[in-house]
Amino acid sequence: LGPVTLNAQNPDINYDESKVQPFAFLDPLITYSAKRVKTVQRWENERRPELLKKFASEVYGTTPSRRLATRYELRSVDSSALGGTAIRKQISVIWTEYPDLPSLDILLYVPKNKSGTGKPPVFVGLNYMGNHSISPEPGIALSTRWLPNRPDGKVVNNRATEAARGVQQSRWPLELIIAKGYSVATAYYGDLEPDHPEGWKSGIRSVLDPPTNQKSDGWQAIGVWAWGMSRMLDYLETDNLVDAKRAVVMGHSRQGKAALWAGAQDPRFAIVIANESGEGGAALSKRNFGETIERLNRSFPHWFCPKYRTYNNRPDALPVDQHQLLALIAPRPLYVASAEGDRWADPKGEFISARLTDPVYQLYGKKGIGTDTWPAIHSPVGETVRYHIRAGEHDVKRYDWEQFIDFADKQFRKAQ
Ligand code: GTR
Repeated sequence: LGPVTLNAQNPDINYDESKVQPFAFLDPLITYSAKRVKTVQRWENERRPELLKKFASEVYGTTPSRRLATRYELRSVDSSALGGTAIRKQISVIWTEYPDLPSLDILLYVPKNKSGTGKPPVFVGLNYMGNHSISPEPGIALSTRWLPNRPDGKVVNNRATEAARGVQQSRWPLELIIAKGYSVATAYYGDLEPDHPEGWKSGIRSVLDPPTNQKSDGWQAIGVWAWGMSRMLDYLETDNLVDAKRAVVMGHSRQGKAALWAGAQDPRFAIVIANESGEGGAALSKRNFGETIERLNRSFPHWFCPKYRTYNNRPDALPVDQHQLLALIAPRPLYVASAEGDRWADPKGEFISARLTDPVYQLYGKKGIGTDTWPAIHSPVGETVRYHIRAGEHDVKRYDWEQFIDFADKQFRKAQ
């Protein structure tokens, strides 16, 4: 997704490392009142909350605190999915106070052959094109929601056709994930808010915090999707087939931005993974390489809070930078992944950002990235914070999943 080549021709976008301007690294461990944080306690009681608040007021908007009443409706169970290796469930989260609001339709795959003991851990992530797009299995309900049209004719008049089944299966290597003993829960992000500037009218924001409120920290789409990931976790906590205490939130690109914001706000996510999340995700905002805040806000005026727009063309004035968002995930394991061909997302800026979280992880006695050297292609680095850059374009590949699963394996083993 994303008009990458189009944007790449644009003169206001810098792709030249020698033209990167010097910029300030905001210290995650110095408070806004200029005090140095030296203890976990200080970090957790003072610094972390003030950063969280700043990200809400300046970048993503403030998440509404009101809880929507829900009912979980089990739509289907297939106990011999994926050639008999998995159980497949479809569950609708119904917002009971608002019967007209689209439900959040969760598709859950659980491995039948459990490796090890106990319930399997679960990857949680939103998909871009409907649950039917992640696998060609005919039992998956074809989404009836608004979807972006596709030039290949598989989505017509903003509705999926039967031909749209499995169109994004390469991004969700279910056989691999299941064989490794992990469950996967996914839902279409457009169930929460269709991804266009008017999308909020048929989404959660219409009832929880419509933009007509005109607040500078108004809730926007990235915040909604992040919130949705937590609502999926609410459901998973009630499902005996999975271990919701070992939930790994994973998102790609705009969903990588949302996954980071979800992980920062919701400590129930045990591991956070941001794949090629770029500007407004893992990449440093103050480093002028690839996408800028201005371009982000211009292309997607519905993603970030109104206040964020005031930093268009002056990222230096922003009182936060994205490594501080990553640091909010400490001490939980974090994976930041880039792709060589995805310069729009500033792979190096994603690496430096991950590296800059090290002092916060150190407070907890954990080793993060541990090196200043941006690694070569396909050479992951780091312990509790891990990073890789893979060959190829902006996408989610099997290689990425292999690393994420390996990482989760190690982290969960350590935690036992
Ligand atoms: C691009 C956008 C990126 C990223 C990407 C995607 O157009 O500029 O920040 O979010 O879309 O989600 O694929």
